[in-house]
Amino acid sequence: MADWFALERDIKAMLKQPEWDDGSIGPVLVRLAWHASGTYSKKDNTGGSDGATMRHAPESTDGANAGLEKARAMLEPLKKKYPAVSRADLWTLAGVISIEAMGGPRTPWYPGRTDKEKPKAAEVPPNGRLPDASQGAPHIRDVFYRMGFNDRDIVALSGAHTLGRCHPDRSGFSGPWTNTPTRFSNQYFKLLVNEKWTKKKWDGPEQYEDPSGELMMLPTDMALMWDPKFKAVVEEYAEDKETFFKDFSAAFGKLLELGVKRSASKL
Ligand code: CCH
Repeated sequence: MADWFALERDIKAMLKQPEWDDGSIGPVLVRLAWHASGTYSKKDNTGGSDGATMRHAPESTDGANAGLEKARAMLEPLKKKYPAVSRADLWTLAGVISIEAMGGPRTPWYPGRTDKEKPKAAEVPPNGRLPDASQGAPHIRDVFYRMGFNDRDIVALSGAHTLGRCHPDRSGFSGPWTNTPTRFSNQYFKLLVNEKWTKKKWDGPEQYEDPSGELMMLPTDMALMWDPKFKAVVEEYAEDKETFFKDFSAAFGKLLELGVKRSASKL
């Protein structure tokens, strides 16, 4: 039996890293948990976090996962310290602990994922299943409906962009969404509603900036304001942090469970 409490403490203890971005590796660990899980397709029950398949081609080569090799490498010492814990459990738990440690809600999380060391080709999801930030509402719906989410879940999950930043060498986009990128809150929704967002004039991909030029939104973030159904939920979360926290934790918990096959005997 793994000592889950000790593992949680060890994850929490490694989050603060002054040299990393805004001083915490929490945001990139949240992204790792999301990208490991967000490849799921309910149509054929493929993809998802089980198997920790992001270590294997073609998933490891998906441009959407650029930079996440660093997050995976940072968790390797904990894999060595807790050999009974699968990487698939470690990656998803690290996302959960990061959100809580940065002031967010606790997400329901269950162990029991196993790692695929030599997966068959059909066991590694193809590239292109994660959302493309340069697109709009129809694309976002295609991708998240494929996982089994609804419009309200989509907006709740997108609130994770209150954390972290875009890196030109990873995605091509640049900058943080909020002034508090290591603090989980509903700030992302407040900014979407209250700031004036204009297209950034630069050589990079289309993105939006606030009047200070310091904060950014992706086209997919703006799509949540341009689509009336999404916008109503954005406005609700901007006003009501408690409801956002409750909905986020439910949707994030569901995301991390997608496609997970566990037998009771393994728990
Ligand atoms: Fe995201 N995200 N995300 N995102 N994301 C990026 C960074 C983070 C999209 C695109 C991008 C979710 C949904 C979407 C985080 C969590 C979530 C980046 C910059 C792009 C591009 C990557 C870079 O350059 O490092 C798109 C498109 C969608 C949906 O349409 C969801 C859902 C979640 C989690 C629940 C977090 C956290 C980051 C910051 C990572 C960091 O390194 O700081």
